Amino acid sequence: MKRALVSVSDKKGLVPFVKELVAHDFEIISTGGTQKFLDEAGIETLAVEDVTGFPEILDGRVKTLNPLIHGALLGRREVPAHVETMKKMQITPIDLVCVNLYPFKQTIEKPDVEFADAIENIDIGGPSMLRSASKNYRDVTVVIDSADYAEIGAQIAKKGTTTLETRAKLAAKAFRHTAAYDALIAQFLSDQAGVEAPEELTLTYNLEDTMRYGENSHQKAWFYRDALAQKYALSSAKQLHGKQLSYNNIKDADAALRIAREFEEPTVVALKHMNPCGIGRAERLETAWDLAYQADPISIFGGVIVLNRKVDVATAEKMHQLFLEIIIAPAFEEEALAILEKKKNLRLLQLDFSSKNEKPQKEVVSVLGGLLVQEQDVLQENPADWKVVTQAQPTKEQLDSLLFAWKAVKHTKSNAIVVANAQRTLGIGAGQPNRIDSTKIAVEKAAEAINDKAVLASDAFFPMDDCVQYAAEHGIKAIVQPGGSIRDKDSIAMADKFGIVMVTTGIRHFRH
Ligand code: 93A
Repeated sequence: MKRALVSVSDKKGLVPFVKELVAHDFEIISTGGTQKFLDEAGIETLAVEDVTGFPEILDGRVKTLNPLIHGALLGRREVPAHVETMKKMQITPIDLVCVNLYPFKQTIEKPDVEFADAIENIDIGGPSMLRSASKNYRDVTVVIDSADYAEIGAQIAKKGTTTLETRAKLAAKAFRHTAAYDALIAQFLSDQAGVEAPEELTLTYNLEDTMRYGENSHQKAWFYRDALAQKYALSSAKQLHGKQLSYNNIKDADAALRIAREFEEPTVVALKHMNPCGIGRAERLETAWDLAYQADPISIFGGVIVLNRKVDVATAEKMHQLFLEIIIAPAFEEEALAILEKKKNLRLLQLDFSSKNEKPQKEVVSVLGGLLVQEQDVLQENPADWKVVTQAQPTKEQLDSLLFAWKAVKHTKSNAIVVANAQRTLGIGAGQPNRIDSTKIAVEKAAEAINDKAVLASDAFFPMDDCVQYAAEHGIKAIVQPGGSIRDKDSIAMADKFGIVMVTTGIRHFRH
């Protein structure tokens, strides 16, 4: 007879699996709750105490932590000294362990989780058994995932045991699982203790999707979701229609969502290749769409669109006229959805991305040989802290336009310049290795749309007065920039020379 130890929190799929084991000559050992459950299903089991002679103690904190259990898992069957010791100590080998752990993640995800509850849900005995069994996978089968029950049951039904190859894979899977489980505990306790930069970074990500390819078709790619992803993050979106998101889609959609989250009023963001190409805001969503479209009718082709209101029929009709890659919104009217769904490949995603009062999350980018970690740039701007540095003072409308342009430039790749009015972006210059080229691109794109309402935002200070001169000569009436250059006074003097407004924010918003 063989032995299996079964100790699971999640009982899904357990009964048929254990019945299969019993049918193939396994004697079952189980812990309290699992035993009760199996008993009710008419499956007879031994209690751990029957094996160890030691009761479950300390509210179940010590159930299986016993040498008669761990010896039975770790003893090597092909080493005579081990076999002899096991015999002497009356240790009967355990051939299969089926464990799933206390639901730590589900516990800490509860909105009002008590710290004590989180602690009680740290499983100690379960991971210990998984690790012992995995180390000894030559002889022990370790099962952590109910999705594996059928295959393991089938192998046992066929040969009375699993293959060595299967056991090796299961052991690796179990170690990944306990590592991720511990990583989450480490993350939680570190957060609670206010550790800002742990000397060993433990992050938990779960495979969400295998992409068709990466940035280019010859690159393999995968999407991993943060185990504790925020509800407003792209990975929490519900895809209603269209092809699977691609690698580039995910990056672009994430970038577009970050922009849309800046705005309260009905706003439409159009984005291409990580940069906004048009942002429009209005009292009605349809008008906001018109404005975002007008901002750059060429670049929006094949773009990612984020709308921060329920998509109505009129807006859907207009979007339907264009080739777009992705549309994301908190909701869609039924008829609007039907219109958009006529395009087979258009990806439609539903996501409520409006959450407030979030803690700044850490974000991670990879470099060869390492990871860079920083807090997200979620600083809330307060124009009351801005300084007017020119003789000309901004009007209320100019201030409103400057704030709008500033929110847009914050999410544009550096060097970033945005020309805008109060309703929409007029021209965006992104990602140039010098600021004057970005300024020229933004101003040139804005072209005939520039009138006395046009303002300009720069994501970082002006190293020289050339950008200010170029902007003023082309009709820009107000500028917002962080300030802080040793040549600030040249830029200010240039603005004064043209009689335009300049305000400084004291805050820089590079995005590389
Ligand atoms: O509290 S524990 O860390 N101490 C143990 O010795 C132990 N042994 C198994 N938790 C322990 N377990 C876990 O109990 C298993 O990982 C499983 O999640 C759970 C099953 O308990 P029950 O069968 O009583 O519902």
